[in-house]
Amino acid sequence: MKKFFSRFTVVAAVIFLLPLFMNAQSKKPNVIIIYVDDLGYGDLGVTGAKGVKTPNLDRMAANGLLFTDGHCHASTCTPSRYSLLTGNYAFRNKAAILPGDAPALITEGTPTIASTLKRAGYHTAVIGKWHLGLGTGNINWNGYINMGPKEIGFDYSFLIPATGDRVPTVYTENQRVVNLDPKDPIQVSYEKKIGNRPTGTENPELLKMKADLQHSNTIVNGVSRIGFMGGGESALWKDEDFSLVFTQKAKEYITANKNNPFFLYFAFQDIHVPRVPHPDFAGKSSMGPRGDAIVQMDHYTGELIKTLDSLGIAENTLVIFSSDNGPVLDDGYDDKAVEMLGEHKPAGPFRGGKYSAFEAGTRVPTIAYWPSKIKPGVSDALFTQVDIYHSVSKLAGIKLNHNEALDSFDALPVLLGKDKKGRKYIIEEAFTLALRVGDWKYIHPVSMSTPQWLDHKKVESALSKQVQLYNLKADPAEKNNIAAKHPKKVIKMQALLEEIKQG
Ligand code: NG6
Ligand code: CA
Repeated sequence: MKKFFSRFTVVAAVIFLLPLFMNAQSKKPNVIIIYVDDLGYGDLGVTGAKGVKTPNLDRMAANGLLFTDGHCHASTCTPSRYSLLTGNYAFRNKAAILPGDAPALITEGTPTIASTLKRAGYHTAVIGKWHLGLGTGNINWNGYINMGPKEIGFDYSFLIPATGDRVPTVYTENQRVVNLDPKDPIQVSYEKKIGNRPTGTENPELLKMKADLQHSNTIVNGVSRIGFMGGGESALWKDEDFSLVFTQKAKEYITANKNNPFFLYFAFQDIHVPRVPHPDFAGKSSMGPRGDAIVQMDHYTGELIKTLDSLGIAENTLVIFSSDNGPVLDDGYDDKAVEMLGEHKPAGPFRGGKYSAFEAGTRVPTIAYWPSKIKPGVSDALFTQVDIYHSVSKLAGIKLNHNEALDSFDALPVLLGKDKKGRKYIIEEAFTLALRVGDWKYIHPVSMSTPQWLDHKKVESALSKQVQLYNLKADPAEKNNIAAKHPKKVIKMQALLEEIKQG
């Protein structure tokens, strides 16, 4: 009898506990991408920031893997996001900064990280800035937006459709404008004034901060925008609340999905213009709104990490933190980013920034964080966000189809800190193409010169009719063009670039 019981107990224990054990073993890790807008290499405490403190990100870096040579694909938003989500180089689809009413750039049937992870059993979401176009053209903001995240693999979406400085200034949730009163429909035009809201050009006295001509159309919440918008009064966002609202949505999403694998693409509006941080963060840096927006972003990144901790899922979640392009100070609004910069170097030791083919255009803060799986440290591996697609697919145990993520390589060992070298080459896209191979950097010549609007921002675009070649080890600030001294190197790099372009 005694023997029977003990055997019975063992069998019962196996029957009841095995599924639990199997579940723990087979549970695929969650993946979160935290994507900041316009954050420069030098904008974090851990990468040398002066005048702003980022304790949460410093902690995340200290407990994770901090990259010194991590890159977004391009030096502007839309192309970087396109490449991140599709695993394809943006130039293949001529992806460029989109207007706020542009049709969806990634259309139904195009594989994305989200659609692939969905196939692997993940629940998928995007929360935050989209800027990849919505709808199929001539968008109607007053009903279901019939092409967007859902059609390319995201189960849930909560978005600002384009950028903070572009109309329509409303949130969408699952492709419907939030809080819209059907009696007050939204109209949008990027050509002519529409609706009866004042514009920055007509009523500059109504503005919280002055703006350049491009940003002087419809005024909403005291900020003039790019583009005109009428109606939708009950749906208007308050810029001050962006990060709070997104983080609340993310917390709800993570909590609801804590028991199943999920993929969350969390895209801050911070620290893009207009920089209007919540009063809780005003004055928290010595750099004015740009620095305060960094403090705000740091705070809410910390909130996301705390959420994972409190739900007990941090050890089963890979978090990748990065930015969509390098830094810019004056991006159309007079928010004193230039005047209050002080000693701070937003691009760190690198040249250029947003819009530039110089290194700071794409070399951005990059952290891979996964307690228990990633050994804390610093990695000098060459890494591009284009590879996140392939890498997380590997992590999810799924094989890519022949049409998925064609430019994306498996960099999982790089993200986990096991491969210290990284990619053989990367492309940096910025109105022209640049190529990195080891310490060498080649910038392809173009006939176009720096557009006037970039000259006004004092951006060094690196656009030149001359071939440019730099050695970043000897010359991290790309001051000495040594193309003439290394003709063979130039020819080799041109040939490789051509080969990559052919695909
Ligand atoms: C530019 C806007 C700039 C910013 C950028 C997109 C000018 C004159 N205007 O057209 O303010 O909105 O588009 O930024 O430069 S991004 O980070 O989304 O690429
Ligand atoms: Ca950006």
